[in-house]
Amino acid sequence: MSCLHAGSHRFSLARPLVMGIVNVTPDSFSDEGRLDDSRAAIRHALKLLEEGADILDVGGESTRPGAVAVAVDEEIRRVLPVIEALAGRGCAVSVDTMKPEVMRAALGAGAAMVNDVMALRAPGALETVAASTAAVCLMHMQGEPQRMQQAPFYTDVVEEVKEFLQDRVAACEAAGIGRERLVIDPGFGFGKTLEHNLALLRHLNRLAELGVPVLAGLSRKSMLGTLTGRDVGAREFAGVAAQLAAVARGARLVRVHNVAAMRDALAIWNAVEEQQDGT
Ligand code: HH2
Repeated sequence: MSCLHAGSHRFSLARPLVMGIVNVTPDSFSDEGRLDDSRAAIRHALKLLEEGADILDVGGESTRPGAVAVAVDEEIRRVLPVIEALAGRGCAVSVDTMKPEVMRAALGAGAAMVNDVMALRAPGALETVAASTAAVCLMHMQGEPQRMQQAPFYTDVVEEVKEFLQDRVAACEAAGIGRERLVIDPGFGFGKTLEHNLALLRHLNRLAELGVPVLAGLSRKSMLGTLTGRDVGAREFAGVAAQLAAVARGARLVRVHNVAAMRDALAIWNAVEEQQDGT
C-alpha cells in the first residue's frame, strides 16, 4: 500500500495526501457567467495547488442531501474545460462524478482519478475505469443523495460499510483494476446519522485493515455543524480536527476545501509522527 497509481502519477502514501475540492456548480463561484465559472474554478484550483494540494477533485454536481440532480451534458459542460486546463498543466486531477459518460469525458480530457460516491455501481462505470489507467475512490453511500438522510439504518455501521467496500474492491479487482489504483471511503454524511458518522470515524482503522488506502471527506460536513453549532462557512477548525482524527486512525487521503489549513495541520502531524527515537 506504499504507492497510489493514478494515470501517469505516482503518490507515495508514506504521508497523508491532500485532495483539494474544486466545485464547478452555479452556486460555487458567485453568479458570474458560464465562461467565468470555468475561469474562476481554474483560478481556485491553482490556488489550492499552490497551497499544497496533491490532487484536485473537480465536481459539477452537488451530492449534498436533497441536491438536485444535474443532466449528463450539463455536468460535462461544467467540468470538462476545468479538467482540460488543469491536466494540461500536469496537475493530478480527479473527477467527482457517478456518471459513466462524465467519467469517460473526464478521462479523455486527462483526469487521472475517478471519485465516485456510488463506488462504480452505475451500469458501465466499472468498465469505464477498467479501460483506463486512472485511480478510483470507492465511496459508501446508503440510498441516494435525494433521500439518503431521511432514515439511515444499520445494525453495525462499521461492519456493514467495511463489507460493502470489500465487495467493491473485489469487483474492481475482478474487472482488472489493480489494488494500486484503489482508494476506499466510508462516505461521511451519505446516509448516516451523527452517531453513524462518529462510529465510522472512531473505528476508521477497521476499514484501513482492508489494505487499501482510506480517504476521509469531512470538510464542512453537517456533523461538524451539529457538534459545534457552526454554519457551513465557519467549520474550518472543526474540519481540521476531524480530519486529523481520521489520519490518526489510518486515513491516507483527506478531501478538503481549505488546503492551506490542512497542510499546516499535517506539517505538525508529520513532524511529530516522524520524530526519531531518542530525540
Ligand atoms: N463528499 C462530498 C462529495 N464528494 N467524495 C468522496 N470521496 N468523499 C466524500 O466524503 C465526498 C465526496 C460532498 O459533496 P458536496 O455536498 O457536493 O459538497 P463538496 O463537494 O463541497 O464537499
